[in-house]
Amino acid sequence: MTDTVLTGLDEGVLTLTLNRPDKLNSFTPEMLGALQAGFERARDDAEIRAVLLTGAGRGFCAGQDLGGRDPRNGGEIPDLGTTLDTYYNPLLRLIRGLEKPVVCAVNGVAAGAGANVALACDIVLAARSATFIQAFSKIGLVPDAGGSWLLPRLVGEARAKGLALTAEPLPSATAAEWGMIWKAVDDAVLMEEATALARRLAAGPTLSHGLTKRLINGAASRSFDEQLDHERDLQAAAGRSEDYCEGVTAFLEKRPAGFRGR
Ligand code: LHQ
Repeated sequence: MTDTVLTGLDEGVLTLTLNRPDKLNSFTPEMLGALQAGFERARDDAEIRAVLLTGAGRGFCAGQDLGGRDPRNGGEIPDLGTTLDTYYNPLLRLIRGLEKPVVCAVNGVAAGAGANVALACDIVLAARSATFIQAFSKIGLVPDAGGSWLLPRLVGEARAKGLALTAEPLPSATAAEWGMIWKAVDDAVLMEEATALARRLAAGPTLSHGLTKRLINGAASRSFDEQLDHERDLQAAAGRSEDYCEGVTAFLEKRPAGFRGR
């Protein structure tokens, strides 16, 4: 892993910090590879029980690094489909498929693929000064990084089309009002709140958190009947966990539960 993504592991939380602040953390292939490696580590290491994603400096992420794609340089036109297949889609699948909570602290502007990577996380907190921009239409592209799927589900078709077609910046407070993110918080307390939340989740029943994520991620593509069956199956699995046993015992003994994610 390189320093374009900083990593730290503390209290069961793997913190991944996008780190190209002079270019608003816009994604280079190297960075996307490092981010993917970070999420693979989170998937494979049982010590990691939650992930916190954020950005260094004044921005969260301005999407794809457009400097690396200067059309004035001539040469072959890059195939953006290959870029998505190679870098973005595996990353988005990792984030959504990770059976551990992913908290995103959006510390500043989140544009293009940067906005949609944030929205793919499970709980998004954003600084009050942050904005979300579906910047794609400004450069003749369509929403990617899962945005065309996530946005209409989060905010409805009318708002999704408005955001995607106008590329207008959406203030974080409005994003929270619309249900696009969990919360907008004062800039000064963003990292404190996001870290506390990630640590709280990491200390929780992370096996059931993972199953909850699986249930909600797949709900939109199942019927009500199918979802009831799925809830039954995953509740049966949760009910066999050590954490369920500990949770009920702790309740009856009137003490805090000590969950271990098993
Ligand atoms: C940047 C970038 C950037 C490089 C700011 N690249 N340097 C695309 C293609 C391929 C396949 C996969 O999918 C995609 C998906 C996408 O993500 S397409 C969307 C790409 N992103 C954009 O179109 C956003 C471009 N950036 C902006 O519109 C502005 O920078 C925003 C509105 C984000 C922030 O504006 P300001 O706060 O005014 O900052 P700034 O524009 O002055 O940027 C600061 C620096 O960061 C500046 O560099 P410099 O050396 O001049 O100080 C920018 O050039 C650089 N930067 N975004 N995407």
